[in-house]
Amino acid sequence: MMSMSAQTQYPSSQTHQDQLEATIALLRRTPAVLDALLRDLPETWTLRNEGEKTWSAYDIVGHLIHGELTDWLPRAKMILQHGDSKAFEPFDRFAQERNKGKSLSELLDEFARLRADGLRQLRALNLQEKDLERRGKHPQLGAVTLSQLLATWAAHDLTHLHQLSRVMAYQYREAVGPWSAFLGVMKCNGHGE
Ligand code: NI
Repeated sequence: MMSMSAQTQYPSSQTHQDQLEATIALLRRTPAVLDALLRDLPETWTLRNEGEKTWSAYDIVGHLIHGELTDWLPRAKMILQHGDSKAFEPFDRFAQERNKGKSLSELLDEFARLRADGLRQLRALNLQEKDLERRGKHPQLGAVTLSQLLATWAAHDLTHLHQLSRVMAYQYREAVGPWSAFLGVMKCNGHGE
């Protein structure tokens, strides 16, 4: 059980830099989480999706790779360089199609390598409070701060871990028989993709 102080700490006295430390701690962990869950797992779990135009575990890892290459750090650097004078490039949510032909093990390795590189670069930026408050321009959302972008990087990992759990559970929707009625994950519409 959590102590009262642990429950009441956030977010009252947190600086953007404190939050960045928490963000990095989460971001560092995601490749290992995916690796532990997915590597060498039967394809029932890793290659099946929820129907036409939906994603499998394999697709989700591919999508996370694309984010490392084109979304998070490139956008952070754009905010630092251009502020809100230039909008980000729109993110291609279906770019993972281009990974076909690679094995899931290769994708897990690639994601781990890209994430480690990205976090080294993020550390090297040595971001200060005033940097984290800088604004950029999102093509749909408008004004966003660097702090919000970096928090979203971590929350985006969690959104796809959530999705991953749902996609995997879907493969057992019949296997569990009547118990599906008690399994919230079988009824979750919380993530659109
Ligand atoms: Ni996403």
